[in-house]
Amino acid sequence: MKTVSGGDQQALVSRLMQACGGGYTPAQRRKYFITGPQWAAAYEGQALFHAPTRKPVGFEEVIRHFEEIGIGHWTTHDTDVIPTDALGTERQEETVGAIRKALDKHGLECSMVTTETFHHAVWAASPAAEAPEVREYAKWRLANTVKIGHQLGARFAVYWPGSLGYQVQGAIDETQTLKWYAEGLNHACEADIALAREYKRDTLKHCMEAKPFEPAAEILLPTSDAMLAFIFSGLLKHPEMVGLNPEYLHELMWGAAPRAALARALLCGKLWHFDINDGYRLKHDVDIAVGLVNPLDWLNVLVLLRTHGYHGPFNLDYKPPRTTSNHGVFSVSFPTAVDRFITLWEMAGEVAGDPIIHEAVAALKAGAGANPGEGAAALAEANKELLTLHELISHRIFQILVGAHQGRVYAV
Ligand code: GCO
Ligand code: MN
Ligand code: MN
Repeated sequence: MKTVSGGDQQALVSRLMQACGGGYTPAQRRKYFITGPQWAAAYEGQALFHAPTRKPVGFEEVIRHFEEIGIGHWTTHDTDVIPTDALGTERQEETVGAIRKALDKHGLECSMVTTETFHHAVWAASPAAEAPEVREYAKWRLANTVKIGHQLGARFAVYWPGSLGYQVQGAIDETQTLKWYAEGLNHACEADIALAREYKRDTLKHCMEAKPFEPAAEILLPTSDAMLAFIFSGLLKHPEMVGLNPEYLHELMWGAAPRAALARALLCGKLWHFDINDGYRLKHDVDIAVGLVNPLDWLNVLVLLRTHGYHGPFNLDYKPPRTTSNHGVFSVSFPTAVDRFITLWEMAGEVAGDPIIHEAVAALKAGAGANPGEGAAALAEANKELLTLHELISHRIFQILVGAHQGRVYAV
């Protein structure tokens, strides 16, 4: 193949994207509650050992591209759009006004707002630091984000306490730090109650997001399960206002079965928001786009959510790889992530309605009709042929994933 010079490269990528086929239209994509984070679209490819590879992108551009793609909802941290030193000033009001305009112009809604409590030097000792003035500032920041949320029409606020922990052991008292963290959340909920009245809106759904490690070396609320315990610990004044925003990869990072972690959140009535992405088990937070690593596991996750009536947002919290260009972020990365999600969601519907799986599950639930009093050995013997259905069901889900049941012809 001959060299592909600058001007021809985008054309090549577009042609091959077209050739891939299988894309949904923007109108079809908008039917799903898919939300696009400002920070994901604007991520420049930087990391601890990595210089940025892409140019900065502002909210106007992101919102415009989301409209073109068919992503109907936008999410943001406070400082993704307002510099830290402009928070609470006239500049904040101007920016919020400009965001509203851009959202209206492009037919998008802001669904979620979140506070940056991990990056700035002020959070070196976390938002629940020993110094009371830092904790007061954190409370103000959380309430300010809730206010921005109401102004932009958001329904969710997310809290990712990635700096709530320590680098060196013994320096902080974990119980005290967690109590202080609860005070911050309590303040956000109380501020929300007052703001909801003022803006004549419902209060937001406050969703906690766990990540087992990074950026603090040890994290005090590392998993969704730890957060459920925290929500029900008695420390929160409004536990009914606080739920979860699990992130798929964050559960894999500690070795969990994401589907089981989500099931536990569902059982508690706390699965309110979901960050969708992919990555590798027991590794760091690579935030790869949904379905590129674990499509079968993802299909199973979505079967669980479809069959248990999850109606919350699917937030594309991933990082386009640093090998993708600024143009590629919106022409390849986001549209393909959305389309893989929709494909998997529709396949999950196929799994949920599949007659073979239905019959197999019904047979398993019917059991063999043996008498429980016959003893363990007899019960095991009575059910043993039925239990082969577990593997059959798993194979059937694989068939649906790869489309092998749809008349595919093989060479051998
Ligand atoms: C991560 C985190 C963040 C949070 C975001 C919202 O992967 O590092 O998930 O992206 O989702 O900060 O609070
Ligand atoms: Mn996340
Ligand atoms: Mn992540």
